[in-house]
Amino acid sequence: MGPAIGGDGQASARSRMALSNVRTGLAPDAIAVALIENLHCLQGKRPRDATPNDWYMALAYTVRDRMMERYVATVGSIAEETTDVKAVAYLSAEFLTGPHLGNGLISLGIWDAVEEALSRVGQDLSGLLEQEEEPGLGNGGLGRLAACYMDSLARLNVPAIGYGIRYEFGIFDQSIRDGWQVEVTDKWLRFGNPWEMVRSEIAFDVKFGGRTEPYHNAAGRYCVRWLPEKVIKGVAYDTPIPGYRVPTTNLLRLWKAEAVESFDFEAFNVGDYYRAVDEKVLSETISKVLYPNDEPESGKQLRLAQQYFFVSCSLQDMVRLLLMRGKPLDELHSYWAAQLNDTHPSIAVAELMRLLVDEHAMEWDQAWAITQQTCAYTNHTLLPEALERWPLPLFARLLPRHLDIIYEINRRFLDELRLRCPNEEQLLRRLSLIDEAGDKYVRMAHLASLGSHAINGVAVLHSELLKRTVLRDFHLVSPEKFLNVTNGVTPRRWIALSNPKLCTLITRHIGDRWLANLEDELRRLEPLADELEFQRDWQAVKVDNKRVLARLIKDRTGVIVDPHSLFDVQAKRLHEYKRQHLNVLYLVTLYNRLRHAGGAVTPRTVIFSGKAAPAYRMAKLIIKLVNSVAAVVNRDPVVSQALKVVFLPDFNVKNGQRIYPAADLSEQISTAGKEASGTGNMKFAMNGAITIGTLDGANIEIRDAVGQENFFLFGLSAAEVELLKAEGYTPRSIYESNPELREAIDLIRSGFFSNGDRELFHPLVDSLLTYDEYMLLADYQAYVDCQERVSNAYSDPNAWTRMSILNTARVGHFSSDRSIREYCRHIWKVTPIVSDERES
Ligand code: 26V
Repeated sequence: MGPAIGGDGQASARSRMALSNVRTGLAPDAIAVALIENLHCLQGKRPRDATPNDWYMALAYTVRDRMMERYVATVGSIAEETTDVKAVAYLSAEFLTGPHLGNGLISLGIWDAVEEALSRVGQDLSGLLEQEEEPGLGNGGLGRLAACYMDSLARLNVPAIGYGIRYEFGIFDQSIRDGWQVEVTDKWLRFGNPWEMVRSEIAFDVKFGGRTEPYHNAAGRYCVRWLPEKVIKGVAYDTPIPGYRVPTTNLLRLWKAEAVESFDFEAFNVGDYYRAVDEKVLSETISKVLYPNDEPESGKQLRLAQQYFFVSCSLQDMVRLLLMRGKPLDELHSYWAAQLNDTHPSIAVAELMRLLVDEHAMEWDQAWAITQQTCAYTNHTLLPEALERWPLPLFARLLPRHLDIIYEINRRFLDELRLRCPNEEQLLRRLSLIDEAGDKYVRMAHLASLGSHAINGVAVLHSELLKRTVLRDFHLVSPEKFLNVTNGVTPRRWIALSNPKLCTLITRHIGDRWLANLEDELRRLEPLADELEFQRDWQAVKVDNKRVLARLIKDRTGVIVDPHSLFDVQAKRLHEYKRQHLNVLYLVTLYNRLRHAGGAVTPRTVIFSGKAAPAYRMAKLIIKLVNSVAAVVNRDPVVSQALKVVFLPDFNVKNGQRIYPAADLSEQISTAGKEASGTGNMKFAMNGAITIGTLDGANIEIRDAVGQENFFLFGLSAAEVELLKAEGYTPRSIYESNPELREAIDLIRSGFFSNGDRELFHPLVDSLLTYDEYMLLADYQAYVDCQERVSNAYSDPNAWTRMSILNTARVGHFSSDRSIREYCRHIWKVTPIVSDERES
């Protein structure tokens, strides 16, 4: 400090230091002062007047402040000329992050300090964690996977931006009335969102509709201009994503739709003020609401508009950042890897072509090479009805220029193929980007596959089936593009945050490096599986977690459950292929057995949780059935001694954090070949639940990892399912030849669970007896027998606990850190920098 600064200067330096300490200090003192300051400056409250939400906000800003230094540095590495790193753009219509506060505390390593600081100001951390309204910007597995991947990207020090939509209303809240699902709007932004920073200066125009027009530019080059009918503005909202105990803090950049001020200027001037305001409202609907991703598409124009909206903003932003770094556009693929999370962002292929060719005057061939080298596509489902395709007229109306571009991509692709495979017109028709069999459609999975250099499935079986079924022809012509990256989940949220007691127990025995390196470290628990004392501690943690869940169940449903009973849990979206109703058939069978025979059994609490797509009638009927069976079972004085059935409403990230740690048994019972991967299966196993499951999705790999003796396997394999279908499957004959099954189905049919109403469950029973698309009856007996094995195993607590420990110890492979390392190495060609000694 120079001599010119006298006493005053020193004082201001001191106050600057104090200020920075308030903003960055990690000790309890600094945090406590920051809390009071934030309460004062941001909430305008004195401690004694503050509501729990005021305290939550003050704490959230206190934690966010402590992310900023790393955040600014990481963003700098993506935007500044001095760096040469390749960054990842994870394009996803969904990011189901769940609450940010607890995760932030864990990543920054300030949990204890914050607890201490809060106690000094008379507050309690667990209460404030409860205050956070979770951003439910996803439907289920696909959106949650994107969130886990953002966590791992940061943890591995890979600079990345998650690009998506800032939905004003996320996934609906589910409540149960009279046993039926009722959807309630998710007003998650109601009390403000302290984690996001609006970047009004980062905004892009997005065009819609209108027509295209050819012209020749000054150099005489043939060009096309797009004269849109409408323009909408996308504004960036950034949320920091801190990596676990590393310098990297990435960002989630979500786009909000706004009206373009200039667009209706004329309307303002001619006095049509209200029409202009109407336009504004219309523009904003683009980012209003999250759509279900598991409902058949019914040509929803707004959904295609959403997809194009976020993709266009994101690509424009990537180009802007590249140019800011002083890099030439023809090196885009050296500085950006764009991952398409399912086909929802697949319009990126055509949009990137449009930006390069129309807006930046690049030659077609070069633009195409860059597009292919930049993009990669992850497929998340094989269900044929799930493959996105847009009716051609709708597509032409909304995105006329993109349709031109898609036709041109297609023409070149098919011409080239014609040379490679002459006389294969059938093959060409099947590969075409346009489905012309009847009404015409744009096939989005084909666009994504063609425009990408890599195509991956999300579990070994899924990737194999992908090559043999929905993308068979693409595999035939470009086998080198295909690979598998099995999904993973972040142990920071799904063990450390959700199961702190287990976390402490593990750390006490194997040290604290496992959370950063699950694959190598967690297996050091294996030798402890046989130690009685460790088993006792393990059991104590599980029972504690079960008590917590039992309290939640009591609060939300009124049902009292016994924490010492076997907690048998199926928590996931409701879908026929996931077969929650197979679980119900078993429950009704068990109910019948208990009524008829009584006797000693292993007491069970069977817990269901999950949302049904609002228009999916059968899924909603299955919820009603679960609740109807639950009502009868729970009120039966004899049966309810041994069996309780609960439907816990509103399965979301927050509730998941209570459910996974409390489960003894994890139900993963989808029809083999239908569940692409599953990720709940991994969360349960990490928390020591044992799986009862089919050979489907990642179950297969989980079983290989934990050992077949520590997994309850039942049911047909994917190949057997196909064979049986081909031979002609007749569910009715199984019903007729299996007395217990018949009794269960007849009881449901008789109105026994529906106050005598024989019609209520008719559609369900009828579909099982006539088609049984998902082959419940074929797997029924194997499932019931397998559940018997489960009950027997649970009656030996030590043997069960040993299995439970081994499940946790052996599932390190399913950390999303491992998945992200694979994406980095095999698809993105970026080198993760790992902060500890493990080689990347
Ligand atoms: C889409 C549809 C659309 C038509 C009607 C039925 C239906 C059912 C499911 C879907 C799936 C949409 C994509 C999706 O969420 N896939 C999930 O992705 C997870 C992450 O990779 C994976 O673990 C799940 O197995 C997979 O279902």
